[in-house]
Amino acid sequence: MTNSLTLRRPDDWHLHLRDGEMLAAVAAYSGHFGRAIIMPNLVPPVVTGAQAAAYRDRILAALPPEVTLRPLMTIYLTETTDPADLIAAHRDGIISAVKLYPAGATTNSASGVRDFDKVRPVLEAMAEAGIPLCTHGEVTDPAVDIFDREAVFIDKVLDPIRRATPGLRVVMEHITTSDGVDYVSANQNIGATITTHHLVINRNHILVGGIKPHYYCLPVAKRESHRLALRRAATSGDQRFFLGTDSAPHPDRAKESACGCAGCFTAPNTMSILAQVFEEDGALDRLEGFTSLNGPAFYGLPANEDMIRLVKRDTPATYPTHIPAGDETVTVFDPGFPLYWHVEDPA
Ligand code: OTD
Ligand code: ZN
Ligand code: ZN
Repeated sequence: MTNSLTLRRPDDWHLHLRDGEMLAAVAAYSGHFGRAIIMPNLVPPVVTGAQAAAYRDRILAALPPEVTLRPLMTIYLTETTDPADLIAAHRDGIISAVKLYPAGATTNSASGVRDFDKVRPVLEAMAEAGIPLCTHGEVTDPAVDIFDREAVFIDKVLDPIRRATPGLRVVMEHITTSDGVDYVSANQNIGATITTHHLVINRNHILVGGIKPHYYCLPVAKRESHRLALRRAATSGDQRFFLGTDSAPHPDRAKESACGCAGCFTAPNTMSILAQVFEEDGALDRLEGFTSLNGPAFYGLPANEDMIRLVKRDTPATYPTHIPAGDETVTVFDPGFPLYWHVEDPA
């Protein structure tokens, strides 16, 4: 039985670090990661190269000196984004990708795109310059059932965009359905991030035995057959699938409410959970591909040079159930099973 594993240092290809007191509270919890793609859905959102550079500097200032995490910045695409600003920010190494939110799809997405024709020139410029487009893949049409919004996005938005803009490299962020897995598996120039929590929970976890606000996130977890499809994709070794935790902290007050907001805070225990998941599926030898190799390959970057070590012990690794953030607390994602894999960093 394998009880220790040395991996290239993992990266997180989809992370929310927030700003201000919340940033200060959560940033160090992503410290095992080498790099992280930082989501731009602040209030107001990060919409220019200058704002991305300023946000990167605030993140670097919030990280303790021993943490070497490198933030890879993104710009939030709006209907008035200036292609020249994007291209310059990418050329100068300020941004690594651009994020597309359909307007209203998730937390702080009101400035997102309503009319996809309006962003066509920007997408063409991105394809030309090799800038990846990260997509929140859900339609927001109130007539579409929330559990169908990813599948409809693929047909109505994603596939038309990709056909109209050949050569555009797209990441389907946080896929939650077998439809997402199938679409990515059948195409080129596309990758997908998969979160830790969507490998662990299905919609019963949110709704059976009382509403569990800390399992509510967007896209919402789907039925069990979809979770199993995500597990197969993550553990398959297919290079198109890689880790993006979508760790998205909110104050408990905002989640435990009559209108609780979406997001799971998985940064602290993600690697322990993933080791357990991959072990259960007999795929520990593929964990490094998912967390440390496939993402850099998609983004055209080298894998991290240094290593971390995971060790399976008889006693579970312990993580805080809550962390303080200013006057608030944030609940850490509870996978519902003990975590025997401990992270040793440095290896
Ligand atoms: N999903 N929460 C948030 C973002 C993500 O769609 C996402 O990327 C958030 O709070 O920023 C969430 O549930
Ligand atoms: Zn999203
Ligand atoms: Zn996200």
